[in-house]
Amino acid sequence: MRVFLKCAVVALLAVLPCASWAGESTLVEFNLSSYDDWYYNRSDVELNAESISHQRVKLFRTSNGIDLTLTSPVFDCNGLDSIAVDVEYVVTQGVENYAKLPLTIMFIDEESTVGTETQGVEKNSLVNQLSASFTVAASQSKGQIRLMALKADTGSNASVRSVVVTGFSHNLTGDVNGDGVVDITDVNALVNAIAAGVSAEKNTDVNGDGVTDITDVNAVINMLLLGR
Ligand SMILES: [Ca+2]
Ligand SMILES: [Ca+2]
Repeated sequence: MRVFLKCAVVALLAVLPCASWAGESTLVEFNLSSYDDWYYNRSDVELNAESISHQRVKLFRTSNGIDLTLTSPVFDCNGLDSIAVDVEYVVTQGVENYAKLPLTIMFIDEESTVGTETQGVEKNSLVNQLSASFTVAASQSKGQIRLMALKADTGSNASVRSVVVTGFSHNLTGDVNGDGVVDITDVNALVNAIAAGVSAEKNTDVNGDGVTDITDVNAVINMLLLGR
């Protein structure tokens, strides 16, 4: 049995030389072609290709004290360890005090703020590439990102052009050897585990049926062939 499996792995090495699955996926995006379900709390500006391309998704505090915010759709946090938020934040030329326009990136769940980071802007860069990362608690199943510029006033030219929210998971299904990536080395590790008589440990019972056997090898191979 072990010899047969080893031969199968050798054959797979030729088929799957580079296939791998890292625990990283895009959760939500905001840009010219992807802004559905994002919420902008400025009643006189709709989110559309024109408003985004003209950089009018502006963040500032209104004269009656309301902070304009841009909020992402709700995304699934199940199984994630952390998220990263990458933002293109545009400061229009002519603003005298760039220091007034830092961007605050908030990670929220359905009931409260989970984390907040405030990012400064580069005075000499009109398009600032800002990023923040947040830990995801095991109990958190849903999340949202909210952007605001707390110190900006109505004369400020601070606007958001694009946002990418990426989720990271280090506890991957199929990551038998625990190196954070699912690849052909996990097939090999699984074959060795089966040969050694491992019964049903969490990382070897890939399909969750309570035993570790050839069907788990098939499950990992399918992940590599088809993506998750
Ligand atoms: Ca692995
Ligand atoms: Ca199994």
